[in-house]
Parts: sequence; structure tokens; C-alpha cells
Amino acid sequence: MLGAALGIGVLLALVGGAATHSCVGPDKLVSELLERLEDSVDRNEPPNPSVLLAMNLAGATGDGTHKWLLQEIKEEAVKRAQKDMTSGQVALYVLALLSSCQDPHHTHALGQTVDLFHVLQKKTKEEMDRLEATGVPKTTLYSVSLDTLGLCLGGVSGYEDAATALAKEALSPASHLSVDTRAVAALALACTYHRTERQDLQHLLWEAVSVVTNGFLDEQEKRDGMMGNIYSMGLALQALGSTAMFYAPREWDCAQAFSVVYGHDYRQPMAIAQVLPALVGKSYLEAASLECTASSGMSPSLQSLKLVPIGVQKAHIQVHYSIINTLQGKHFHKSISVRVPAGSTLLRVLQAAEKKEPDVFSFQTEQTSWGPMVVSIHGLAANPEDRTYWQFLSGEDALQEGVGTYVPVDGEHIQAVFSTY
Ligand code: B12
Repeated sequence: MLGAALGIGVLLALVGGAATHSCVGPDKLVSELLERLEDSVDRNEPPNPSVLLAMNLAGATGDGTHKWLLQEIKEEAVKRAQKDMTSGQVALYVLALLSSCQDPHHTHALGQTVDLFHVLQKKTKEEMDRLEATGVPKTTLYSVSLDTLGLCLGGVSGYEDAATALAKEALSPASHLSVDTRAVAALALACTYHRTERQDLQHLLWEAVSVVTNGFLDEQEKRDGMMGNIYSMGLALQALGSTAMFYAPREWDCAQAFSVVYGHDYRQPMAIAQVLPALVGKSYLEAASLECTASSGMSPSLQSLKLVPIGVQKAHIQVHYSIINTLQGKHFHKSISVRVPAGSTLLRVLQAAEKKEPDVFSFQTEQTSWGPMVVSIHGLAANPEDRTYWQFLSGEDALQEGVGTYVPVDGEHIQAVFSTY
């Protein structure tokens, strides 16, 4: 089966077309991002499959960190995949293992073996059943896209139905899929296009990938290279770099899109893990077609650029913070102003507010692949079952980062609004 996965991988590696290969980032930037990614691996924290996947796609497979990550990922898969992982998490584990030339059918660690493809099939079916019954999946269409990609790259059944649903969603004028979701969906649909033997499905997939990628190109033209926000760019670049045949003869001005990415100093491991594959001319579509035995030939000169922001800063800033619930149970709207050292993250603001008025501004976070996520405020908890979450805004605009990295400025008004997705 892994042979089949590798076969389609090689095929998919060829479909990207010229654009994939002419669009790569400068060696120095790639080395710097790779080094940050490797440094982010904390042996006291759960492993992050997206990090292993990105390291493999970038050809960085030789060091101890890589070996440790792979072993931990197998152990975590054996321990948790069937129990408490979402479908999307299982899919990321599958992609990480495929990119390490491991066969997810036989994931072996701690004296146990688990068939991760089987788990993924089961969890994808749960997503599809819920989607059919209620119009929304159990988790998100982003996860369903990852699921479809994982199953398709492995050549195991279940991806055609999921791809059909995703394609219809992508083509529906009523749907409002984010750039991130459309990008991963495009990768999954392109994979399915190349693997399926059903011509009717191929037509639908062709249309959907064309619409998504042409939509990206239109947006890029209108917004000087930007698609979605700076954190969607990695996935959007991956999608455009590997689907050239779906928007041909239109050409992609990849230099313009890449220059947007060069202008940003990516620090979060997840952000780096999504953008790095694109910078080395690869995408998640190639997860099953890497040569793991040979060295990649890429020997990044791992020299560190210490980018320390300089500037005269005010010692303290004042931030106004409101928490608002008009959605569930007893409604509330509470505000407070706090002083925190300049350069503090939003998390520090929330902590200062909680310290000042613990009865009102208490909150809880959960550690995720993107950092701490606020899951409860004032005793009101987000719940994936009713698709509620705490959304953060600055004035009217939704924040593009979470509380662990967003740095408010003096006088800013941050609102946490209990919302649905
Ligand atoms: C789906 C999604 C959500 C869903 C998650 C619901 C769910 N139960 O699945 C909801 C709508 C809740 C959400 C919320 C937010 N999100 Co969001 N989200 C995504 C998306 C599209 C996919 C994530 C995913 O499913 N990954 C696959 C699964 C298998 O991996 P996972 O590790 O289990 O995923 C979990 C985490 O990603 C976590 N999560 C999702 N978003 C965020 C954001 C932050 C800051 C944190 C810490 C965690 C987190 O929820 C996922 C499910 O449990 C990504 C896009 C991307 N490029 O990755 C954006 C993304 C991660 N989100 C983003 C943002 C900004 C937010 C918000 C801060 C938006 C806001 N203004 O309020 C909030 C979080 C606020 C808070 N309470 O702390 C940014 C993060 C950028 C950054 N540099 O930090 C991304 C990259 C989108 C973007 N391009 O801007 N998000």
C-alpha cells in the first residue's frame, strides 16, 4: 500500500508544473526558518506532526530532533489516535508518517501496532455522516480537507465522497470558506483528481480546483500579493505552487506572492511549518513521495540571524478590554482598563484583568499547536458541539493572531466576543 502511496506521490510531484520549481525562497531564509522550527521542538511537550511534515518536505531529516519527533509521533499515535484525536489530527499524523516513509497502516511503538489509515477512515466517516445530517461536519471543513488528503495520498478508500462534498462546498456561492480551508481543500481535490477513475468526479474536481485557484490569483492581483492574511499565505502558496495545470494557461506571478512572505518575520512554529514547504517549492501533496533514504542534497548554512526589534518604547501601555456574551445563557458585557509593560502579549492583558477583577475576568486557556487558545471566559466555555468560541477583536476587526502572540498597542480596545463558527 505504501508503494501505491509513493506511486501517486511521484505522479503528484510532477503535476505541479514549472511554477513549483521556479518559485523557491532564498536559501538564507529557508535555513533561518528551518532552524527556528528545529529549535521550537520541546522534548517536554507533545510532538507536533506539522513540524515533522515541514522538516521532511524541506529535506531536514538528519538530526536527533527529527529522529525524536518521529518516534514521539508514533508513540502518540499508538496511545491517542483512537481515543481522543480529531479526524484532522489523525490526518496530520498520517501525513507526517508518510513524509517519513513510514507506513501508517502499521504504526508501531510501545509494543503496539495501530492502523492509522483505518482510524482516519472511521473518523472521516463520522465527519461525513454529520455533514450529511446537519450541513456541517463534526469539526471543520479544514479538517475534512486534511482527512481527504491523507486518505487520498495513502490510496485508501473514503476520499472520493469527502472530496465530492468539499468540491461542492468550494463551488457553492453561499459558502464562505477561509483561504486556509480552500487551500488545503485544493490540495486534497487535486490529489483526488489524479487518483480517481470516475470521470464525472474528475469534472467536478477540475472545476472546483480551478475556481479556488483562480480565486486566489484574483485576490493576489487585487491585494498586491496577499491572499487571506499573512498566516494563510503558506497554505495558499502551497496550493498555487502545486496546481498550475488547473489554472493554466493563466500564469502565477509567484515572485509577487513570495515577496509578501519575505516581508514577514514568521516566529510561530505552526506558521513556519505551513510556509516552509512552499519556500522549498513543495506542498503537502508531496508528503508521500519523498526519498527518505537519500540525503536531500540541501545543506542549509544554519547561521542564525538574531532579529531583535529596536526602538524607543513606552515603558507601560494601557489596554481597554471588554468581554461580551449575547449568545447564550445570562448575557454580559463587562469592560476594564489595565496597564501592562509595553510589548506585552494579549495574554498578559487578560492576566492583568483577571488579577484586578477575578470574579469577572477569570479565563482559561488550552495549549494547542498554535499556542494558548482561550477556551473559557467568565465561566462561559467554548464548545465544539455547538460550534461556539471566544473571538478576539481589536475595535471591529478580528485579530489575526491569538493571545499568546498578539501584542496590543497603547490605548487599544480589545474585545472578546462569544461567537459561533
Ligand atoms: C478551524 C480554525 C479555527 C476554529 C477552530 C474550531 C475547531 N474546533 O476546530 C475557531 C473558529 C474556533 C478558530 C478560532 C480562532 N482562530 Co483559527 N483557525 C482555524 C484553521 C482554519 C484550521 C485549524 C485546524 O483545524 N487545524 C487542523 C487541526 C487538526 O489541528 P489542531 O492543532 O488540532 O487545530 C486546533 C488549533 O488550530 C486550534 N486553533 C484554531 N485557531 C486557533 C488560533 C489560535 C491563536 C490558537 C492558539 C489555536 C487555534 O483549534 C483547532 C481545533 O482544536 C486555522 C488555519 C491554519 N492555517 O492553520 C486558523 C488559524 C489557526 N486561526 C487563527 C486565528 C487568528 C484565530 C482566532 C485568534 C481568531 C479571532 N480573532 O478570534 C481564534 C482563537 C481565539 C481564542 N479563543 O483564543 C489564525 C492563527 C494565526 C496566528 N499567527 O496565530 C489561523 C492560522 C488563521 C489565519 N490564517 O489567520 N480557528
